[in-house]
Amino acid sequence: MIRLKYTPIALLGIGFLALTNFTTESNSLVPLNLPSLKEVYKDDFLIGTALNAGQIDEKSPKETQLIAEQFNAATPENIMKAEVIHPRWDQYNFTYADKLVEFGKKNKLAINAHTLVWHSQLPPFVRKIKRADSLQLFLKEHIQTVAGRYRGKVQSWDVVNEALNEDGTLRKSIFLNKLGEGYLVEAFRLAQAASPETQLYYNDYNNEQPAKRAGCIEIIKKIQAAGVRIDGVGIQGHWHVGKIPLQHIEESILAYAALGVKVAITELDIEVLKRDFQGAEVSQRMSNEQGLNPYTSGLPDSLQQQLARDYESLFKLFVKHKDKIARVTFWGVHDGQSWLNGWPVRGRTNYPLLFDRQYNPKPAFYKVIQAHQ
Ligand code: 9MR
Repeated sequence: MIRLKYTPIALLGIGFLALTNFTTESNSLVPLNLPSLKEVYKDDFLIGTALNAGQIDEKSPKETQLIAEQFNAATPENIMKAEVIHPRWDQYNFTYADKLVEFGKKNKLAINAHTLVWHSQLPPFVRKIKRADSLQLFLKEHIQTVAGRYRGKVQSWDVVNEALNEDGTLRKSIFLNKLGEGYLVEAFRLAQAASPETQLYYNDYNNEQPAKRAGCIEIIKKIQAAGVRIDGVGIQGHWHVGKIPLQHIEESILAYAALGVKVAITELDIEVLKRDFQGAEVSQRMSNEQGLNPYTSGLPDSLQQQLARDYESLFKLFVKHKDKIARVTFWGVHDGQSWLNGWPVRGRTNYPLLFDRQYNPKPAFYKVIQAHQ
């Protein structure tokens, strides 16, 4: 005989709960009915995005859904930089980095951690360090602690970020000035020891340009010659509409791959506003003259189409070299989030990404989808 486990009243209650649950869940789970970047490129390379603190906090359900549907990799835009994660000698703040790891697990995103050694966004106590042995100690403890904590939890680390000048010489950063060029090999050695399974990258902007590329090749060779592991090079990919250096990018992919390392495009965006220089040197600024913010109420169609064509050419090139490319990461989910709204001129309305401020796909999104043939 079948015994009823629940009374009709209880069943009614369960039914009601299921219904409310379904309704709330379904609001956030209705698929956006878009082709998915990560699906389309799944056999080629990972498709990543930079995430800011609000996104890690899941402030907007629609944005979280877009992230989960479109991307399979994520880089923290700021929250793993030394300034945030290591504010004082003996104090670390792992709150957001831990949250990011959880967010990644939940949404099946490989985490590409950024960044262990960078002259910018350093906490004030590091800038005050006078003695070489103190800076050496900071470097060691920072890498051991931070990379060690996320061992097995992140797929890759940008171990060193932006150590080069445009002419390929080493940037006179606090690290070079106090420790000499040996700090580069040392950083990779420490990262390898602290997080042996993690892929280790050198990351820079404009390192597709011949002179800087040559400097980058020197760095890779030095690390390799010291018997230390370097798995890849990040070409950040902060480019300008109508001026994508496709030939230099292709030459660089080939040159880096020839050294036995993978290439990742780590911070892709395409600037559509006027700027007097290329790259992403955060200390460079332009004054806020009239006429520098012309598209506050929308991007003209001609530029929208040019942006789409530029993205299409880039992705065709990436597909051509998919065996050498590990990942392509956009520097943000949508235009409203982009750092380019605030740099090199504050308060501009920029349009560098594939999704607009309402999270809707732009023509460039569809071109990227189509570029995969
Ligand atoms: O996108 C980041 C922005 O929010 C920060 O204000 C800025 C501060 O330096 O850093 C931006 O990210 C940079 C990245 O970490 C390294 N390459 C250049 C990126 C754009 O400046």
